[in-house]
Amino acid sequence: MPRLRTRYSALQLVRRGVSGTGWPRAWRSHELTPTADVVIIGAGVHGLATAYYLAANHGITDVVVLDKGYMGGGGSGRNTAIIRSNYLTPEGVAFYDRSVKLYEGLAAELNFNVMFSQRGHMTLAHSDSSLRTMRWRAEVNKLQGVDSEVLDPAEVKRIAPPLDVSGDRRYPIVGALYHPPGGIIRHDAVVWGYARAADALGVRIHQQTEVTGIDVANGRVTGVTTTRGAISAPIVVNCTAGWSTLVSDMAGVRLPVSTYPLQAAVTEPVKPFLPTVIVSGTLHVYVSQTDRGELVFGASVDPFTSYSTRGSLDFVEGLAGHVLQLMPQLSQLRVLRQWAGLCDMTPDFSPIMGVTPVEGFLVDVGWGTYGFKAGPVAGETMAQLIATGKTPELIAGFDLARFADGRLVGEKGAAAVGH
Ligand code: PYC
Repeated sequence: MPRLRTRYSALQLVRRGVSGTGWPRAWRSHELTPTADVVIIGAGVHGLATAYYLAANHGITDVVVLDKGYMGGGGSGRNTAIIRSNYLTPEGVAFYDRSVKLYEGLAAELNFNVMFSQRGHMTLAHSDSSLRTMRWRAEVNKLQGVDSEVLDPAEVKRIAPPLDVSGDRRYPIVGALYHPPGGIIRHDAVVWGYARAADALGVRIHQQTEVTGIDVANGRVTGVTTTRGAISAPIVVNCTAGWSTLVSDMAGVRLPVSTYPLQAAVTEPVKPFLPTVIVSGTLHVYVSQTDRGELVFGASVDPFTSYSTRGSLDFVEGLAGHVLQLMPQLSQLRVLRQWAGLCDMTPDFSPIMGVTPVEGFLVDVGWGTYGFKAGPVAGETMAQLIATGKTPELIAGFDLARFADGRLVGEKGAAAVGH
């Protein structure tokens, strides 16, 4: 696999850092070409990773990535950057475990610091029934070689000292599912790293280029129409989130997906005090502390379908109430910013990946609240499918046909919070 060899001397870095000039462009701008071997719709982590692995693993470089907005401006830039593989189904665990492995080697592979911090991921149990689900998840995880274990309250306290495990609370902590390889990452860096590496291998990335039509003839995709012209191509891949149904509709492919906003918020920075990612499904909240010291919070999806990416007062009020149940010591902390991303929910909370009834039109969609953490493995497997024409075993269970055949992969129980 080719590695990006760009290296700078310390002197070059200091000179460029101080002057702010002389930095080479990380990716180029292009005129739209009338043909391509592969057109990928969506320049988020999924689309860019697919393009990168097509070029790096399979030598397919006549690849175009299109985005109606800017690179990483959708779900890839709006998530809470949590990486983990402690899922509930064997299909989910194997798939996300491969993603964690790819994330572990990503900085070296892309020669770009993605700041992956494997600080552990802890899902709290506040009742016997949630503890039972965690035991189930831990066993499924261990059977696949994924490091997960159930902790008692004393062990929770040892790993996450800010939590009150005294039992003297409205939502007592009766245990937790602990997953040491989980953690957080710098999500923008992942997007930029893939973009830079794909560009260096010949991939053409077009931002501000909206797909307005997908051309299909005799049951086969033949190309796309965009706001900047048409591209004919034998393979078109839908790697969008939020608009996945609208894009697939253009090819005449209906998807069982409903779109909900998922809100998040970040506080002012404080000294490091939270060593691990904390999730409470009962309280509908997850929180981690960034390397800059901010606390990043998220919750459940909004209770209605919408394409809104704005934050709401209702959300922050609910969030504050739930966070303070967990850590009352945060009551003076100020929220600096809030936002929302769009989550494409499927009936079984697993993605839809692979071929569709339209030959050459492929999908990598329906990620719900799990999309960012799947970026590398989704890119690797979609690239393999495109290059070989064979669906990799790792994604065979996520095919679109499963909804008609009744082969669902129920992954709701592994959600960070309830939906
Ligand atoms: O599944 O880990 C998760 C997650 C975090 C935020 C949204 N989903």
